[in-house]
Amino acid sequence: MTIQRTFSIVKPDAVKRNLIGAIYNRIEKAGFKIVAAKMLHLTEEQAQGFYAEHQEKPFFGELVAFMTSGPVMVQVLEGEQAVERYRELMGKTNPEDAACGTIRADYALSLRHNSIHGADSPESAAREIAYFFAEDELCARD
Ligand code: RTP
Ligand code: MG
Repeated sequence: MTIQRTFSIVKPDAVKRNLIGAIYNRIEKAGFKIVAAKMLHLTEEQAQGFYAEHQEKPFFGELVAFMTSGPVMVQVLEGEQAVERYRELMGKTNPEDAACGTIRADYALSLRHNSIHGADSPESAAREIAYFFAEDELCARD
């Protein structure tokens, strides 16, 4: 059994539609434990740094504008194979391609306004957790 941590964001489109609770419910029902969480309104600099891997992409400017358009919830999740299992729970980036019952299939509005983020590898998860949380902000859960 490999207990792993992953990093998640409830994006501005979902916070605006009062979907924080619904999405947290999906996360908890799927067996993940939330070990840290906070609400933030990302600055342009924070969003650009967070999505630095996409800075050469044509959609980078629009992505940063979207991610700074309103508050987000950032959280650290713990669970077995958390990185991979949470990506499965989210569904594909484009809600039109996302499997039935996934968070994006049920709540995302479009390829860009797709309600949630999840780290795509254990290395990304470690970088993203450290980007938003100090080690002493993570709580031990049993
Ligand atoms: P994320 O990083 O947010 O969890 O999403 P992802 O891994 O499924 O997708 P990624 O390729 O990393 O894209 C990051 C976010 O950029 C927006 N996007 N817009 N063509 C477009 O306009 C486009 N493609 C991607 C989405 O918000 C996507 O989640
Ligand atoms: Mg990604």
